[in-house]
Amino acid sequence: MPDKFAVAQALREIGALLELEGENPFKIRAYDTGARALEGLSEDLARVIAEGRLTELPGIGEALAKKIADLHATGSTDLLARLRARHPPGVLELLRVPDLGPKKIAALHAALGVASVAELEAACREGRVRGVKGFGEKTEQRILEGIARLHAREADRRVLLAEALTAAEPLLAHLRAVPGAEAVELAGSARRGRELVGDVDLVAASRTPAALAAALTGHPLVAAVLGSGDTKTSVRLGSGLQVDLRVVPPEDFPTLLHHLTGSKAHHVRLRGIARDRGFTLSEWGLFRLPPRERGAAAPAAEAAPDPAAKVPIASEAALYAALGLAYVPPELREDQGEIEAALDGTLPADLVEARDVRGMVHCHTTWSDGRASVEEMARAAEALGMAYLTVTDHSGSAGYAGGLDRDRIRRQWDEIDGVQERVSIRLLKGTEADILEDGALDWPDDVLERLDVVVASVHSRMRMDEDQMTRRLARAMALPVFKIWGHGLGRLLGEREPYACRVEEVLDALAGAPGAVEVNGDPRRLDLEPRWIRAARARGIPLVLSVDAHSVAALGYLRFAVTTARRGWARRGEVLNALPADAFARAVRPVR
Ligand code: DGT
Ligand code: CA
Ligand code: CA
Ligand code: ZN
Repeated sequence: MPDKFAVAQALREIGALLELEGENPFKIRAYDTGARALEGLSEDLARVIAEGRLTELPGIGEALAKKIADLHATGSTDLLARLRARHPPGVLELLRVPDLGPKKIAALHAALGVASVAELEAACREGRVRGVKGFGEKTEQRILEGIARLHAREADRRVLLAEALTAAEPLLAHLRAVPGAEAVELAGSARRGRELVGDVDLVAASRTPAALAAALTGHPLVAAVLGSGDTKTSVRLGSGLQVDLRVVPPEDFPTLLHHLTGSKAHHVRLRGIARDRGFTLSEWGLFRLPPRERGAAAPAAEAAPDPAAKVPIASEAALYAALGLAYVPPELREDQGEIEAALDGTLPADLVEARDVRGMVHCHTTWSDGRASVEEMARAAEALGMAYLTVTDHSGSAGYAGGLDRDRIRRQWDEIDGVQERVSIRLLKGTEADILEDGALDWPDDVLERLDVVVASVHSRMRMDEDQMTRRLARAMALPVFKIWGHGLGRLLGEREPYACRVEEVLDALAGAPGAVEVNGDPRRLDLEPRWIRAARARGIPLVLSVDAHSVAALGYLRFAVTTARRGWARRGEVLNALPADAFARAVRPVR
């Protein structure tokens, strides 16, 4: 009989197939919500079904309960069977190939009977795809490249930071509530805010580690226990994500948290510094070296050094201080110059924090492709304590996204004026303008003049060659209008590579004209990426931390923008939306 994870997977399949058919997003989300409710179920699913209590779960109504019962009893349900019959077999697997859409998949299935990625790969290699109507040699090559990327992605199964945190947070809360748990923290790449995460690392302080191990292995999200010992437990969640937990006595917690936060490259440098100063640093903590061993090779990492030589360390900050370094926040621990800066006292102490941000920038509404109205977005941002919100719906060229023309944007302004009378948050009238192929923006000057804020982004013709894309972006950035360069290189993590482009040339153009760079907080984008944020800052280009929100929930993306900006060493004073409303509005006014 399928377990709760198998039933949840079937619900997700239904949702994905409905999405493919263009079904309404609310309906699709109901299946995801149901799947999540099942994955988090702490009771036996068979019992909940038998007692008719499925509808007591969050988001599960009568109709969904019936389908869950069918899936549990038989492995299928009418709707799933109908959906599967309407689509070529393997369509969902094939959709994971970058740039392969439902139409192409249907054509390939009809012509070649292709029903899986492996079959498609073979067909491409044998040169059969180029013979299908509408496909050519170039497309065939592109599909092969997409398959290679898909394989690479699956080989190291990395997940978006947001997914890792969504999984980690209930586990952290659960573990923190275990009696005897004195501290439980996230470590690893997720704590460093990396955009993609291999697994989740948790560290706990307790004198009764078995209770924590049991709490983790018994958590409803856990699908399999990979290993469980005295101090180390590894599990796999229903989603496939691995979670490692290490438990140590409270006195060892700070150094283990530090060790497991990484990165490896950062640690290699720290160990060298420790040795130079007569210490050895390892996962066991910081130890004084006996005089004769100073300068000698490090002892084997597996061996715990002499406990008598251990230096008590009360916090991560104390560890850095013991080594003569300023405290390095986790987001900076990548050996990208932070060690040198921490040694010579030039590490910025005023990195931007979530609480510094006062305005939600880059928000879409139902006027284009957002799901919430202007008023809903305004009230939600207000409830989050924001002082202002920029309404930046798409412009006319973005026809696919319901972009506004001159007539509709005027009507939108009327609506914004109306909402402004009912809310206390300040609303700014903006646009997410398209950067056209020649680098122009797709609004005439008389509209730009009336706007409060312009985000300028590329949404079409993304595959230009490097010269063309560089020229296009540099032209746009050099325009005399104040523009915020939106989701700079257009990457979609795991799906679409950044544009081919000489980024420094574009930043040079922006540095010589009015404008700012967006740090896009959508967890699939996180664009520009940290190294380019640093390159922008080095040129004195200000930053905007944006949410690129298409729903109320997406206002929560702000935290990812903040983390990404910190990874780019962004300081509070460099962030325009850390300014109060009036100052922000003055700073970003497109035409002055
Ligand atoms: P991930 O999981 O691939 O996204 O990246 P991390 O950084 O979370 O790496 P993970 O989970 O393998 O290990 C967590 C931390 O433990 C890592 O950031 C540093 C530390 N660590 C793991 N293996 C080693 C190692 O061989 N040497 C050193 N110095 N540290 C290690
Ligand atoms: Ca990890
Ligand atoms: Ca790990
Ligand atoms: Zn956009």
